[in-house]
Amino acid sequence: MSSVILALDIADKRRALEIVEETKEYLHAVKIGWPVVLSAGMEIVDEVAKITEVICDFKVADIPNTTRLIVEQARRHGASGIIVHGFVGHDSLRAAIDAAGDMKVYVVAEMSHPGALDFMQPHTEGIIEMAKKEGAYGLIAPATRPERLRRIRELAGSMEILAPGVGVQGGKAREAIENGADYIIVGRSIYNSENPREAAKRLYQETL
Ligand code: OMP
Repeated sequence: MSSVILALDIADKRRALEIVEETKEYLHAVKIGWPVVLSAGMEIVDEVAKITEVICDFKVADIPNTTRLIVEQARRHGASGIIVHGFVGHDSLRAAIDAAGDMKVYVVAEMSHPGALDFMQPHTEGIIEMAKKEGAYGLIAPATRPERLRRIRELAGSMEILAPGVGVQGGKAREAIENGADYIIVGRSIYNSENPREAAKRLYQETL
């Protein structure tokens, strides 16, 4: 069982699919977001979903009705999970969970980049409380701040934690797992590596 989720932030569809094929043995899932969907179309989700689990990273942040419409598209194309923002509030999250069906809904609790301290971090605990109350499946929490990851783990109860920020952003794979992440999300350190398969394998081994 791998703890590695590949962030497939590659605009070139052919290369994106190649990298999934090269690395799939060491992955838990592939996260697909705007860079690849905007260039390759939503069909990339269907194609990757035939190979491995897909989490749609649309960081949905809208009114309940628009949220529902977006979540339904991810579901229609075979995603098994979707990432939504929590700051929009309980009704939008409720709409996401209701529209998700079997799909797992992940709520961004705190982002991994420095700017997350400006507005987001002061609200992390409230977002987690809401996510728990509404029955979200999991949270996104920063591998770049192990002490925050540990705190978020304490508050998260049984919710799953996905931690981005390993590698280029400065987070460490092993440290993220030790501080409560169930899975790490890694993009550039895998797909920009000279040998993506070896890079994925190293991260896989590091998190065993
Ligand atoms: P790398 O920095 O290249 O490993 O990519 C990290 C991936 O995780 C990108 O797809 C980001 O959009 C995503 N991400 C973050 O980096 N930080 C966050 O706080 C949240 C996410 C996310 O939701 O996946």
